[in-house]
Amino acid sequence: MTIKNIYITTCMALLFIACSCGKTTQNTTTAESYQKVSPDFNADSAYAYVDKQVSFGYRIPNTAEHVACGDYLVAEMKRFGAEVQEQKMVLTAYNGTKLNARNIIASYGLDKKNRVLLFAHWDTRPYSDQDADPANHKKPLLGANDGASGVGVLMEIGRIMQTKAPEVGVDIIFFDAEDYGIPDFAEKSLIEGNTWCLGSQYWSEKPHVPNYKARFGILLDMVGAEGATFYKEEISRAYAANVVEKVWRTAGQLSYGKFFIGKDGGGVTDDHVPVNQIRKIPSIDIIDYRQEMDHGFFHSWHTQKDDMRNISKETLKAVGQTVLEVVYKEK
Ligand code: AHN
Ligand code: ZN
Repeated sequence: MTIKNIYITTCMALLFIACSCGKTTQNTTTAESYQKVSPDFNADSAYAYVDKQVSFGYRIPNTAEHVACGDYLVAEMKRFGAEVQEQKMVLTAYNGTKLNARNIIASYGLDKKNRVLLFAHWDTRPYSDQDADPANHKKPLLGANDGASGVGVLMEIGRIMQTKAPEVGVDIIFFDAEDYGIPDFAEKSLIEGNTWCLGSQYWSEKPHVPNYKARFGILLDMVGAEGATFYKEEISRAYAANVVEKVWRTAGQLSYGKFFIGKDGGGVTDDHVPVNQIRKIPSIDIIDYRQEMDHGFFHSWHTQKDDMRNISKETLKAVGQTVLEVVYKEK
């Protein structure tokens, strides 16, 4: 081999290494090459759990439909291998009504110290006070998106955890009486403070386990509508900025950036507020926020239209797979 040939061969070898290195670096940073660690989230299954809840009718405290759906949720979570506790309580609504309410707590890996809390509300609103037709304002709503969607996604996560346990322990809580908040047509509240989130306020003061703690919490609220957009909600950023970043980064890695918008959103009074402020578990709210609406929520929010026609399997999949991935990445 001549000096010149050695020089050419070396140059070509270096060029080859440079090319392959460049390629490798690029591959590890693109979304397509991200290797998920969680099992597949089945959106058909989640959809069926949403549909089943809606089929009970209005899940309003003090009704037979509410009791029947609550019993179904307890039975299903037991079937999915969870240790289930029911927290029954009587709560006072804004108008003085005594609500027979029940929080449902489904635990996985109870021997594990490191825990993650996942939650959603399972009750539905007795008023459609955002409906375009004022004649509907005092009518109840089905809550396919507002209520059943978050619970349906968490039920599917429970079903999956039975087949393959994540490294951390997980507690799933279905909170009651979130949506009995003061309606637009009421003049004043007979109770002090937040008229929404009554079940989560109660649990935050009296958790099912004394001094219950989790590393962090994730609330799912209105996570089933077509075209959902999840912004980084303000209270979530204030109390759990690192959790917001973890969840939105994971969604991006899974190519769900269309749903998980990388922009800041306003604050929402929701079940994560007492969990942050009273129980002091850093918690975020994944909630569908719509800039084009005056009230800021999806078009059928608190109207007669919140039924199964709103529900998109694509949205359920994006949220379910993202939350599942966050849980399975946790060590
Ligand atoms: C308020 O309307 C104050 N908060 C919205 C919380 C909510 C109601 N989520 C579902 N329904
Ligand atoms: Zn609501």
